[in-house]
Amino acid sequence: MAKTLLLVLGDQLTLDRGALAQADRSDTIILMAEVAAETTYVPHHKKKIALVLSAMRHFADQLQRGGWLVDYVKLDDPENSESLAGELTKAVARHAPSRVVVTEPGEFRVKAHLSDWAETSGTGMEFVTDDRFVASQDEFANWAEGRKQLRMEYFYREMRRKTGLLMAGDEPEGGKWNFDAENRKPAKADLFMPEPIWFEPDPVTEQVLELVERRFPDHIGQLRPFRYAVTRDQALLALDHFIEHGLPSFGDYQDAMLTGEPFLYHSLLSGYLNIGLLDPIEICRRVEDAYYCGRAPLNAAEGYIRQIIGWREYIRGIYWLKMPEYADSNFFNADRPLPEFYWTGETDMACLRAAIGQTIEHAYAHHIQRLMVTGNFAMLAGVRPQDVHEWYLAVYMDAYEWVEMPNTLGMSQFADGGLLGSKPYAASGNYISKMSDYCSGCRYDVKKKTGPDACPFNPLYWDFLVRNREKLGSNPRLGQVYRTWDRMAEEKKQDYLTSAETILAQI
Ligand code: FAD
Ligand code: DLZ
Ligand code: SF4
Repeated sequence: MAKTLLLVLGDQLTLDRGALAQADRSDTIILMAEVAAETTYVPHHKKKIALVLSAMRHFADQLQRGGWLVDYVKLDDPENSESLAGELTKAVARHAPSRVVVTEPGEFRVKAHLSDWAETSGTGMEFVTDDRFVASQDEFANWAEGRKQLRMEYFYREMRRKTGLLMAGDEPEGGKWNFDAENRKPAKADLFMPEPIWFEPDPVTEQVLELVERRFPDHIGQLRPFRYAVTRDQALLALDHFIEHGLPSFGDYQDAMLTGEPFLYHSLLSGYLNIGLLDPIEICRRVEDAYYCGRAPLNAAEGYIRQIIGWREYIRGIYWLKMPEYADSNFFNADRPLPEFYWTGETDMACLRAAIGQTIEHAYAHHIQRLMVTGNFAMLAGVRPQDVHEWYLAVYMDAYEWVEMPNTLGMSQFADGGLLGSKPYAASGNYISKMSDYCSGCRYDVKKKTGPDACPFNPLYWDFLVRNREKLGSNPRLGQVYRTWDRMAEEKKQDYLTSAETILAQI
C-alpha cells in the first residue's frame, strides 16, 4: 500500500522539481483536484481556467504514462467537495497515507488553506521547497536585509552572477548590465510581424472547453478559439517559435503598442512558465544561445533575460517578504470602485478599449499595456488598489498572486508607497501617443489638455499629482513636475481640475 499522498496543484506541472523530484513512484499516490474554490476565488477569465484545467489533465496523463499512480478529481465529479481541503480529506480517507506532501504553493492564500487543513485534520503536511526559481525565498530575504531600497537592478546583477547568464568572466557581456536605453522604440505596422504559434484543441482540451462553457458562462472572456499550449511539448514549440521569430526584435519594440497587434514581438510564455510547463533557466539559456549564435542582438537577449531572472524573481521575492500585510497596501487611500468598462471594454478611450478588448479576447496584454494603459488609468482615477489587483488576477492567463500582486499594487498602483519603484508610473496621454498608434483612432484628442474632447489622461494626470501632493511632493523625482504645476496660471490649473472632476463623475 502506498505511504505518501502527494498533492500537485494546478500551477505545479513540472516533473522533475519540488516534491515530485523527491518522490518514490512505488510508494506515492499523486492527488490532483479541479476545485471550484480555485476556479472562482476571483472570477477567472474563461481561457485561463481552460488553460489550467487542460494542462492539469494532460500532465496527469503524462504522469500515468510514466508509471505514477494518479488520483485525479474532475470539476464535474458529482462528489467534488469544491475545495482543496475537502479533496485532501477525501483522499486521505481513500488511501490512508502515512504522510501528505506538497510543493510549497505559490500563493500565500493557498499555503494558509493547506496549513489550516493539516492542523485541523491532524494529518500534518510536509511542504517541499519550490525549486523552480533562481533565488530561494531565504536568498531574497538575505539580499533585502538591511537595504533601504530594494531596487530590482541590483538584485538582477546578483542573479546574472549566480547563473552566469550573459557574463564574460566577472563582467557583463557587452560591458553593460542593462541595455534598456535601446529598447524604447515605437513600432510600425509591419507585414512581417510574427503571429504566435497556435495549437488546435485535442479531445482532452475540447472536453475542458465544454466544461468551462457550461460551468462559467458569466465569467469574463472569449473562450473560443482556444489555441494555447497545454503540454510541455507544445510549450517548448512556443519557446522555439519565439526565439526564432520574436526575440530578434523583442528589445527594440518591448514598450511599443499597436492597434490590431495584441502580441507584437512578445513571447507569450508567462502563462506556460507560471504553471511549470517551462523552466526559467531553460528559457534564458535558449535566449543566451541565440545571442551567441548571432541570431538575436544583445539588447534583445539581455532585455529578455532581465525580465525573467530580474523582474520575475524580484517580484516573487517581494511577495514572500511582505505578505500578508502587502495585500492591504493603499498608500494613496484610493477608494473609487473599478470602472465597469474594465469588464466590458466599452469605452471611448481607444487605448483602454484596445488593451481591455484583447484581454477579453486572449486573456493577454503585454507589459506596457498593463502598466501604462489599464494600470496608469486606474491609478490616476484613484481606483481602490485591491479592486485593480482582483481584476488583474482574474483576467490574465498568467496571473497568480505571487507575481500579479506586487506588479499591480507595487509597480503599477504605487500602493506600497515606493517599495518597488522610486516614483509612480503616472503618465499623461503624451506617453501613450508616443509609444502607440491608439490616439489616431480615438474620439479624444491627445493634444487637448482640458475640456470635453481632451484626452482624459491629461487632466487626470494633474489631478492625481495635486490630489496626492502631500504624499508625493517631497519625492525628488517629481520636483520638476510639481514646479511646472506651480508655474501654471491659476485659470489653467482650475481648468485641469474641473475637467478631471467631470471625467471622474462620469466613470
Ligand atoms: P514578455 O514580454 O515576452 O516577457 C518575458 C517574460 O518575462 C514573461 O513571460 C514573464 O515571465 C517575465 N516578466 C516580464 N516582466 C515581468 C514582471 N514585471 N514581473 C514578472 N515577470 C515578468 N506577469 C505574470 O507572469 N503574471 C501576472 O499576473 C502579471 N501581472 C502583471 C500586472 C501588472 C499590473 C503589470 C504591470 C505586469 C504584470 N505582469 C505579470 C508582468 C508582465 O506584464 C507579464 O509577465 C508579461 O506581459 C507576460 O507576457 P509575455 O510572456 O509575452 O512577456
Ligand atoms: C488557477 C487554478 C485554477 C483555475 N484551478 C485550479 C484547480 O482546479 N486546482 C488546482 O489545484 N489549482 C488550480 N489553479 C491553480 C491554483 O489556484 C494554484 O495552485 C494557486 O494559485 C497557488 O499558486
Ligand atoms: Fe488613450 Fe488619450 Fe490617446 Fe485616446 S487620446 S487613445 S484616451 S491616450
